[in-house]
Amino acid sequence: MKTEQIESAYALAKERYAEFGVDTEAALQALKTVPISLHCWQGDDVLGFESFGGELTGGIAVTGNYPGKARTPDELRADATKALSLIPGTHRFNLHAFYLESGGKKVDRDEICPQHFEGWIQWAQSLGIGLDFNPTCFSHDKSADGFTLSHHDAGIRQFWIEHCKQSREIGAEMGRRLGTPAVTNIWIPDGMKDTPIDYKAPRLRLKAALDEIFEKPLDPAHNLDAIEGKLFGLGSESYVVGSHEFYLGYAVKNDKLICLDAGHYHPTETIVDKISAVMCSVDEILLHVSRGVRWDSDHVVTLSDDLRAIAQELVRGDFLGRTHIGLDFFDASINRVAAWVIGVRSMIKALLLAFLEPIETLRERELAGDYTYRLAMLEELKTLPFGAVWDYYCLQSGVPVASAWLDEVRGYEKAVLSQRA
Ligand code: RNT
Ligand code: ZN
Repeated sequence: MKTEQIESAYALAKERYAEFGVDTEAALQALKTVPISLHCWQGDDVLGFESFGGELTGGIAVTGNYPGKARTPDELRADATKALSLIPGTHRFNLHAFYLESGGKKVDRDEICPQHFEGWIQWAQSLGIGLDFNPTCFSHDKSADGFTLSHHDAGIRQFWIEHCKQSREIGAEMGRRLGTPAVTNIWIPDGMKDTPIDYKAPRLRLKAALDEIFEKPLDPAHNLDAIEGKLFGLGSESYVVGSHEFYLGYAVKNDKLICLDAGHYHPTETIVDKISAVMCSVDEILLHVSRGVRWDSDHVVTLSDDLRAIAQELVRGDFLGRTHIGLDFFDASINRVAAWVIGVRSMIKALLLAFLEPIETLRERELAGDYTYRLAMLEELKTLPFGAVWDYYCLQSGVPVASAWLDEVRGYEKAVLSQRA
């Protein structure tokens, strides 16, 4: 598409939106301020770079064997840099602890330090982006029986507590160096395949472990603690120690961020309705935007009704200032750089659509009981020329417009990814 075409299509779209009382310029300004945290683990199928690295465990799974996954931190950084260059706006990068750089030495999870993430911090500095962090409580000998922070063995429990404490220190160092707080999110796989006799004891142990992990106060300007529950995993179908209720209660009582992962509830349940509910009692939330298909399958995020509803709720409820948006999916059946680009661009499109709603008018008419107007208008809004505004935003941001980004990914695949054996 030619620049003039994009601009004239935008000029027409701007008028159309103005008829609905929507200011497209204001929408684009607002959109620029919302960072999305790209999850590192889409780039290498959640394998990490430990010298003693093994297979992915913890009840999560990656399927597919598309060639070209990143095998080293340098490769992952190069791939992520490529993806970021194709996405409008300034975003963040979300690391798991086992993406450390230990120079080939065995550094176990309880020994990780900020120095092992120096390469990542310098890379983030060079791009002017923030980092987020996660302890990795899976894919390890000491998580092999399905328990970590809630383990009945005090030694194993302590090992994971140390890992999480170190992770917070790393998050704080990232936040201090980069001038933007890292959200350090704890997710553990602990649970049982079959119905337990004792639901209670592991939860009491988890609570005590969290108390110990969070004992040391850290400056919220550097590190923010989040906790993520879920409904079930592979092998933990009947019982998950860190359920949503468990963590919600803990977060409210202890002033932590609650992480809502879109794939972690019953299939007909959505996180949309939970946002305003939890925001009544917690200050900030972390989202793991994902796409479950039939189960918590972590498909690449697309511009689905679910995604649009999440973005609408964040914008309509004025929650963006209290929400950290992260993505969480892993698909090894397609080009992994493309997976990132598709997911993040979809998230941004959903936010743009939400910013392009005449929210005040809709709210007023709803309050007046005019539900006919509400339904009619929501349907009309769907066919406004949103694509022209999106294309213009990409043009303005200096990233490829429409599907031109895919040519770039194909070029990168040919030059770089296909060289990886
Ligand atoms: C697992 C959680 C968790 C992980 C990542 C890798 O069900 O969603 O967030 O996906 O930490
Ligand atoms: Zn998640």
